[in-house]
Amino acid sequence: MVTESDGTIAAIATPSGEGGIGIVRLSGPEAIAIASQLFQSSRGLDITVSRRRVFHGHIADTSGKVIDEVLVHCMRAPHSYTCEDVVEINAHGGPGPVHAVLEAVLAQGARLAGPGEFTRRAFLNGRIDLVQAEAVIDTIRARTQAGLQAAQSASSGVLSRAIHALRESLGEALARIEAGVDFPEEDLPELLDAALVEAMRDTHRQMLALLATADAGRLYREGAAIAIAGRPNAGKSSLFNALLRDKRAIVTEHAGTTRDRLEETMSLQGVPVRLIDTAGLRTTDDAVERIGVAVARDALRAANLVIHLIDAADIADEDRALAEEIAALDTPVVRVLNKIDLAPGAAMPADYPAATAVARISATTAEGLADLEDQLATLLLGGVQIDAGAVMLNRMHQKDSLRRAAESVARVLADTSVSPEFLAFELREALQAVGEITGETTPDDILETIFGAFCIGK
Ligand SMILES: Nc1nc2c(ncn2[C@@H]2O[C@H](COP(=O)(O)OP(=O)(O)OP(=O)(O)O)[C@@H](O)[C@H]2O)c(=O)[nH]1
Ligand SMILES: [Mg+2]
Repeated sequence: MVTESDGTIAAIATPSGEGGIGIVRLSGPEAIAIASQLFQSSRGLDITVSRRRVFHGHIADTSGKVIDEVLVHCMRAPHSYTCEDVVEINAHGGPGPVHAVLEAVLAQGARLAGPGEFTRRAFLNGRIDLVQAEAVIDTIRARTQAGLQAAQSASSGVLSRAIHALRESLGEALARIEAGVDFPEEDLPELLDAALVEAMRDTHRQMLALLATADAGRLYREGAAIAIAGRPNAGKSSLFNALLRDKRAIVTEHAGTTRDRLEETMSLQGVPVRLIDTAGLRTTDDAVERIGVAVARDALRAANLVIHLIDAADIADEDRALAEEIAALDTPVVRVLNKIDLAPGAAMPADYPAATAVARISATTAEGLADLEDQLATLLLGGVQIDAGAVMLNRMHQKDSLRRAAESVARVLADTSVSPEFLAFELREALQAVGEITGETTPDDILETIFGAFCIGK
């Protein structure tokens, strides 16, 4: 992958296929000069000197042949996404015109941008930090309103500010200790005075609080898989449909209706969820159903959470066997009595293995459904009551860095009477780790991976 950040880059910025408009974006010192070579203004304006920002006209190739009628949008450094000169050529939205414009731009000396290269330039030029750059991709990929809100929150800089506040207090502590290291004959017991220790404790608490948000942040971004399991006819497909508010799966009174795994995406109180309906689990001689049962077992193993559905009007020994099988998976399980409209007095057998939560519902009357949704959302969010707009870690690597930083601070707090060199070492480690989150100290290979995951043109 290209890592140089000089030169002028170009890429198609809109999705492939047909649309109202298609945009070719250029960024770099030659962006406006290159566009001016190809652009014929309908009012005879020269985009290299005009103070306007939007121009109407045509793009023609080097032989003068018109490619398309366009609007050209010029954004001069540093007032652009990348902080460089940026030109966006708005052509008609179709693969033909957009590719022809890109070819013409490349022929004039622009280089095809790598994945995420525009955003990487915004990062390298200091317009956004790494947290915000990553939030760009999360914004693009957000699958629910809450996911979008979480990405926007990170993009607006609230997480960056929280990280900077941590860096500042770590930096202050380090400066105080280093001053002590430089003058070892000074009063060493004073090195970590009570106020400094208290400040470090506070920093450590803030780190732990932020760490506790990581699972929720990841969930809003990546979503979770919930598999519905149970004996044939328990009402799994009925519940699947009820949660989706859609008649997606076939429901019949015949045991063994669902044979394949069905999967749909839904928003569970803002959490993107892949909901999976499976074949009823039983031993069967039917070859097709047997495959379905094997597929169902795989789905259970892969899920973040399992709903074990039991027919309240027909509780049997097989339900216990299944409860034991699911308990052995080590996945959180919500055990649900269904069809309580048929058996209002039915109770969950007390001697089943412990479940993470229990509920009573009727998939047909929707009784208990809202409570079940509450329970599922709470379980997925790990009991952390967190608003999607709150300060939240969104990524595994952020969590990993912050965890290492918190461990270093914990070692400082564990024994403040050790040598100042040791304390300084731990604080430097913590600063390094925290800086990896915002990008100040992130190794190049990690940056490669992060920006490599972007699409070309972003
Ligand atoms: N009265 C009542 N009937 C229900 C309820 N839930 C499901 N049923 C009925 O139970 C039968 C089986 O429902 P399904 O949703 O197909 O059950 P399933 O678990 O998907 O069954 P398989 O796919 O065969 O494993 C159907 O006749 C449903 O109408 C409920 O809460 N109350
Ligand atoms: Mg079914």
